[in-house]
Amino acid sequence: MSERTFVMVKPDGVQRGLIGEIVSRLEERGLKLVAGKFMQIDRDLAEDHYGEHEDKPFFDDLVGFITSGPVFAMVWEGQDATRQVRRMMGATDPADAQPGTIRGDYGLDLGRNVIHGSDHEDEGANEREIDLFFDEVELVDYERIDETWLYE
Ligand code: IDP
Ligand code: MG
Repeated sequence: MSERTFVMVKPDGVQRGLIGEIVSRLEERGLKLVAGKFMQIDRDLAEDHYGEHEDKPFFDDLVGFITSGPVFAMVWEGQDATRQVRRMMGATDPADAQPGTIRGDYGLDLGRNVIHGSDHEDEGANEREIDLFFDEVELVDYERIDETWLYE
């Protein structure tokens, strides 16, 4: 089923010039870009976004890192998009992520893992995160010309 998911190139990915590479991978897979915003996250938004981790020992470092520089926030749409993006991202720790995944190809350290994507195992996380970062009017409705060749 077609769905939307929230994806973000984290500050390390932006600084390392990986926005284009990450966007390319998602585009070439056939996912459709629905929204994109280059922005700096403030502390309130970071604490909301990572609220599930507020009791973890790494929470302060995580909030400090995600607010430390610009990020590229996006919404992507496609069949099973949330889970498929997570598969393309690879394991949370780049040291365990398979080569061929984004984290496995571009990262080495757990605290610098390049990309965020909504967790498909956390019911409704995609919709919550999209709402947190984007207004409804920023989500663009259109068809890609290759849609009939991407889906049976
Ligand atoms: P995810 O990004 O793959 O969904 P989560 O467990 O939701 O992984 O953790 C959110 C982010 O927090 C990770 O992407 C990573 O940057 C950071 N993180 C997770 N676990 C640790 C840890 O044990 N130490 C330091 N940072 C961590
Ligand atoms: Mg997560």
